[in-house]
Amino acid sequence: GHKSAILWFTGLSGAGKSTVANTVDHLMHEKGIHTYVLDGDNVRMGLNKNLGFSADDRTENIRRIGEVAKLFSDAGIFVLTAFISPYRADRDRVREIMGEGEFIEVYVNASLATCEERDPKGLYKKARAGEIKGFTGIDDPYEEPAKAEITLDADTKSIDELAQEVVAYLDANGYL
Ligand code: GGZ
Repeated sequence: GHKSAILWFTGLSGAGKSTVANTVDHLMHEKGIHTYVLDGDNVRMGLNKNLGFSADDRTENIRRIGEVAKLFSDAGIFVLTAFISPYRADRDRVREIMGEGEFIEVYVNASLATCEERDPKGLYKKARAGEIKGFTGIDDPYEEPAKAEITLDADTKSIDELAQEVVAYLDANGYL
């Protein structure tokens, strides 16, 4: 058997959080582990559709996601979350509601330059043009993790390499 936990992916918009999380999700599924991915598509469209991107709303977004992730984890499901979660205190609060070893912070470390060059949705361009205010990395802060269990170099490595690094961590630490 395995122990359930939260894999908490954090990083800038466009860093690759969702893509890596979904790749890890598939790899874990192949190993017979019951997993679930929480991301903007299934949370910001539903449970959190009343929240925007002010500091208070981001904090509330992360608080609710942490509580939902804990419920999944209590039910024995291994949760992967993919949100910018830009504020260290908010991430640490989720860490605190989880038991020892049940919160695995994964810093998807891509430089702003990389994310801005990728700009898959054209949001950085809009933020630079002043059409979006308070965009993370442009005119809103991203606080890098101080103690992430896993830091991924998303500037130079492929999605598959990054996903394998996460799986290797899980394997080495008794989660698989
Ligand atoms: C950051 C924003 C913003 C602002 C809309 N700042 O590339 P995306 O589109 O899919 O990822 C971003 C997503 C971030 O939502 P999160 O719930 O992960 O954010 S947080 O953890 O900070 O609550 C981006 C889009 O929403 N988006 N406006 N101002 N990202």
